[in-house]
This record gives sequence, structure tokens and C-alpha cells, in this order.
Amino acid sequence: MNSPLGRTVRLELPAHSAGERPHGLPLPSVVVLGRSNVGKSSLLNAVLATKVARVSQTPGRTQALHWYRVDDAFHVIDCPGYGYAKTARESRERFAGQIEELLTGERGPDLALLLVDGRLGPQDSDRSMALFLRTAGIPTVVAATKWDAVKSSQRVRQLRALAAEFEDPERPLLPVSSETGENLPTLGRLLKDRLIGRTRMGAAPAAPQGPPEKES
Ligand SMILES: Nc1nc2c(ncn2[C@@H]2O[C@H](COP(=O)(O)OP(=O)(O)OP(=O)(O)O)[C@@H](O)[C@H]2O)c(=O)[nH]1
Ligand SMILES: [Mg+2]
Repeated sequence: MNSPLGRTVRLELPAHSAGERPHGLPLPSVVVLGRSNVGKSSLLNAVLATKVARVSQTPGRTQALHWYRVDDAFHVIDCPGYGYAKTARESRERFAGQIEELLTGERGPDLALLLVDGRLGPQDSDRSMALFLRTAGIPTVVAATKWDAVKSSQRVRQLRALAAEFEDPERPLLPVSSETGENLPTLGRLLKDRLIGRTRMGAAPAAPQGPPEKES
């Protein structure tokens, strides 16, 4: 593996219940969040130059919080997606509970990578998640995925619409493609810079509402 994020990666824990996390001293962590099928697992594989995470055309592929250990230096947590109404209600509620516990529990992640679909306009569930992360005090990087599938004639307008909704001076937004590798080295460096040697500062207590479960 040869990536800007690290050299070795292994799945340390598929967590199936709230509060379940790897044993031992906690490492810095980045949580990967976004709607089902937005490309979370694909991006994780691409940015780590590996194939550890399972990918599927069918939404609802990732069915647990997958804790990946990178270089024994930090964790990347690949989450089940939100917003897919066909996932069984029980699973949706369990995933939402697990993610909420992760984001608002005692040791929350140091960084969130929020993925939004670069082909679509801002979605309500993504707005809710962006707000949730802000309220929980979790520094966030936003990536607009599947940028290869956005026509060049539409890119400027599309990026403007997403930036207006999700970007601010402390929250960069980067269009990326796991297919072509566009902007992945930049994203990898951005994540690593923000993750290594930093701890979560001044996180607010519990957020006022749970993370989004499905599209309204
Ligand atoms: N064109 C294009 N397709 C992509 C890209 N990234 C992912 N995909 C496709 O999107 C689909 C979903 O990818 P996943 O990585 O499994 O998505 P996910 O967000 O992990 O999905 P869940 O685990 O179900 O929440 C797959 O068919 C991928 O091949 C990309 O950069 N460009
Ligand atoms: Mg996945």
C-alpha cells in the first residue's frame, strides 16, 4: 500500500453494538459518514490504496462500524450509510444508535469525513448530519464523491451549490473520485494533517437530536 494516508491498514474491529470499540489505548480517529451508496467504502479503499473495505452497487453494504487501524497510528471508521429506506427498520435504528453513541460518547472521533454525492444537490439528510457534527464539535472535512460522473460543463455550478451548503473556513470541501483518483492525494494529506498530533478540543456535550436516519 502506498498512499498519502499511511502504509499498512487492517480491519481491527467490525463493531455491531453501541459503545463497542477496539481494546487498548485509544488512537486518533477519523469517522467516514454519508448516505448509503455515496461511496464511503470505495473512498476509504482508494485513499488508502487498498481493497480492505467491501463495496457494492446495492445500498446498505456496510453493516457494522468497521474500525481500520492505519500504521498503528490512527483509526479510520467506515460506517453504515444513512438515508436508505429499504434497510430493515431495526438495522437502521441500531446503526443510528451506534453512530450517535460514537459521535457523542466519551471519546468521540477527532475528525469526520462527511461524504456527499457530487452528482446531486444538497440532501436533507446530509444537512442534518453536517449540523449534527457541528453541534457535537467534531472538526469535519467534506468530500463530494463520484466527481468523474459529473459533466465538466456542470462542475462549477454543482460545486458552488454544495459549497454554499457545506463549506466554511474551518470545513473544507473537496470534489473527489475513487474511480479516477482525482484529488485523493490532497484529501489524504488534508486528513493526515488534521488527524496526527491533534486531539479533539472543546467538544460540546451531547447533540440535541440523533443523526439522520432516512431521507425525509
Ligand atoms: N462513478 C463512480 N462510482 C463510484 C465512486 N465511488 C463509488 N462508486 C460506486 O458507488 C457504489 C457504492 O459504493 P460503496 O463504496 O459501497 O458505497 P458506501 O457509501 O460504502 O455504501 P454503504 O456501505 O451501503 O453505505 C458502488 O457501485 C461503487 O462502485 C466514484 O468515485 N465514481
Ligand atoms: Mg460501505
